[in-house]
Amino acid sequence: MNQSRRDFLKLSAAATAFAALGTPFAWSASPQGQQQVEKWVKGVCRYCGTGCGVLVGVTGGKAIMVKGDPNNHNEGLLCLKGALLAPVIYAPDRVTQPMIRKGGKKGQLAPASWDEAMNLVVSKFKESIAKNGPESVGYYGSGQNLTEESYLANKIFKAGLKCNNVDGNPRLCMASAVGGYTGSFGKDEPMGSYSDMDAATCFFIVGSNTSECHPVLFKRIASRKQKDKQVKIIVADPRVTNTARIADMHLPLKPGTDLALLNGMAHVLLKEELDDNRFHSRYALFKAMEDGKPVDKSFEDYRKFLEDYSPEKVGQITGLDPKQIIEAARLFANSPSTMSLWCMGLNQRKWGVFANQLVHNLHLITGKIGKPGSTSFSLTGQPNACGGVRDTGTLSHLLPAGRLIANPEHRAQVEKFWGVPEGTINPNPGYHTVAMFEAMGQGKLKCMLILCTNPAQSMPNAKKYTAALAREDAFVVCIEAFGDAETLRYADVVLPPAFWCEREGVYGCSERRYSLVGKAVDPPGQAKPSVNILVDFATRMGVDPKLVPYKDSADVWDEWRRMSAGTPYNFAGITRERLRKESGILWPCPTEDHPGTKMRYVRGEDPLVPADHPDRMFFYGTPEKKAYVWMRPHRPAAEEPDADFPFVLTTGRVIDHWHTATMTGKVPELRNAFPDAYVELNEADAKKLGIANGDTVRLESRRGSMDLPAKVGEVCRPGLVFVPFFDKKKLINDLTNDAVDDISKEPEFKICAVKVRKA
Ligand code: MGD
Ligand code: MGD
Ligand code: SF4
Repeated sequence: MNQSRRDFLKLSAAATAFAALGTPFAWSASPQGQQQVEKWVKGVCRYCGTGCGVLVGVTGGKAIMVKGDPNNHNEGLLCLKGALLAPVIYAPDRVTQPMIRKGGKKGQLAPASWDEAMNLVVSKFKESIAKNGPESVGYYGSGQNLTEESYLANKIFKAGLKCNNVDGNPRLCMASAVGGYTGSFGKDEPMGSYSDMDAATCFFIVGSNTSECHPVLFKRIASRKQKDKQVKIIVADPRVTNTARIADMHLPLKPGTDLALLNGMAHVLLKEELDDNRFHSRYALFKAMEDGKPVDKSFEDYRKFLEDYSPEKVGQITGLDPKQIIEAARLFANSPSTMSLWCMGLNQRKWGVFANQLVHNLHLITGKIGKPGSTSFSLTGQPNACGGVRDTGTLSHLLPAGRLIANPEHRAQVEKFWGVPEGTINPNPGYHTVAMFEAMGQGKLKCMLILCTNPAQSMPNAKKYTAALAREDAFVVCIEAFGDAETLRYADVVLPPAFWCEREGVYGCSERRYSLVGKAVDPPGQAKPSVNILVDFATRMGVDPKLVPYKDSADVWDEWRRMSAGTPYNFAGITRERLRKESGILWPCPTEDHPGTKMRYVRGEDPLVPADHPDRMFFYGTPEKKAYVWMRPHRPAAEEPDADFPFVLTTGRVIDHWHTATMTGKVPELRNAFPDAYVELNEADAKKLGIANGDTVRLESRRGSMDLPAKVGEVCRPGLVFVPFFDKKKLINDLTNDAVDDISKEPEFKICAVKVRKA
């Protein structure tokens, strides 16, 4: 690193100040530093789903600094994590050669050659498939993989090995958003884009701590508010986060009561005739589930359903003042344009899909959709959960481009494109994430290939699943870049991947924008791109070479691009050459001269809507070509507080750490900002329990207990405690609940019941 220590100190002081204001720190590399750079390589930040464009400064074959790409959507801005990515590449604990564990699970990892390691992996996978069938192996991937890596792993397992046990951490993250979009619009992914943030006059932010988790987008929202005084921000979050601090209205609802709040707002909209009758009668259908089946309903049925959600009743359920619920609904409807934004506060819930659909409902009944600034926009967590996993269908029930395993036509289409015999793809969906680890714990799943994720720290109710990984008959392969990842404790084989800008490939962020991560530097030691590792794995497994005819990720991209043609995900026009030249393109983008699409489903904007379509909007994703307004009743969390466990524990993130901190924990400026985990609790609760700031507090759930230092303040509402999950010394997931959403199978990380006392 050629960055001077003084630069870093200045950087870190400024960053701390900005973080306290809830504003991202926009860093410019110092002019002297920039002069040393021999070449700048265009890429994308490898952290959050904002997907900021970066330029990596390279000198003497080393990445020495990172600055924002002025031509990408972030217009040169980065938060501190992105700005400090270069030193992570050179962390001393990079995995640079294959390793094999000797002497069983309690033994040590020892260096091995690629041949030794791959031969062992393949012999174990082959043996398991021969003895127990393809269902006995699985792939567990990540929304941080390149698109090419996810697409390829999906193809190798589903078509090459006839195994649908293909899932990944987006199941812990975005699955409920996928369920929401596909349930309400027929197809996944938001219809709007970041540019809606520049036009919205009302932001409804629910269950998203945007300021810490999507800092550069938060900056865009905050700037919009600064520039235009009529802009209003509503934040619904049980904590007074930095995001809530800029809100005109904060709704500190009881955790897990969003379904009531959202139905309550819809109740007010109809009661006060703030709905847009012309819009919903033309573009929406009303639906409910009866006896496990979707049935058609009328607008009147919907009105009757909402009678149960008067502001007074919703006030009792949510703990909010009924006046606030009325006022929030009015702001939402009366604002010229309204953009909803949400993230894990809605998704990581037992009723996460319902919550997503109830947000869509508000837009559909008010017609606040498909116009600049009016859209329901789910913020994606990881840099490539959308492009890499959702779009390529790298989940156990999906196939590429929104197709379903369970649909025979979809399987046939994919088999034809991949050139495999009809009937190759197993008609039964594989294990979703929690089920996959459960199956390993039961000895049914014998071999797991883990790529770019750290489940030993990130799974809910983690002890149960680390016990599965620790079984002597569980063969665990990790393709992992850093030596301190908790999951390596359970790995039988570790393979060294090229990290971030050490290989080339595509990331697709929250707004359907595909951007290229350019290769800036060589990987260290024996590390190699995961695409090459996967091709090697498939070849040694005896998969038909015609299935994996790739020399590099560009070949994989080209195949996937061609496969998307003619589907609702059509990005056939996003060639590698275009990606090299341009700083990101939004799909649909069917031809090479198409500029990309900012507003889906809108005539004149979305190339998939016929130019002569009689209506301005066309929801082509559903069989009836209309969007669905779902009647979803309020339901409690899977584990509500009670006399024994009277507090709610919620878990999440802090601005300066990325998930399990294997990367951000290596950067002193980030680590020093948040060295250790803590428990945040309300000052009134602390007073009652005799707890002062800094005291050690014991948290106990039905699954485990843990001691943490107290951070007493006004952030949590009474009855709620919050713990971040970055600290591997304090594995808070030993306490969290692994109950999953009925539809999306996403776990309820956000709510479990705990006891709290001074230790
Ligand atoms: P979280 O901290 O998980 O972050 O981004 P966010 O979802 O914004 O939780 C969001 C908020 O949900 C919290 O403020 C919490 O108080 C609130 N919440 C809890 N329960 C409820 C509830 O019942 N109702 C409502 N309305 N709100 C509730 C997550 C996103 O961040 C993701 S998914 C990923 S993968 C990325 N990870 C990440 C990171 O690790 N670090 C940083 N700094 N940024 C990140 N960006 C991405
Ligand atoms: P990461 O730290 O992102 O967390 O959980 P994980 O995916 O498990 O793990 C990425 C791993 O990949 C790290 O070990 C890192 O060192 C490694 N790595 C980094 N770059 C590369 C690379 O280029 N190649 C390879 N092969 N490896 C690399 C995230 C998950 O956590 C998510 S997405 C969500 S939304 C959940 N959120 C959540 C929560 O809100 N609360 C609690 N309590 N738990 C949660 N768990 C989930
Ligand atoms: Fe990276 Fe997200 Fe920060 Fe942008 S906002 S620099 S994508 S971590």
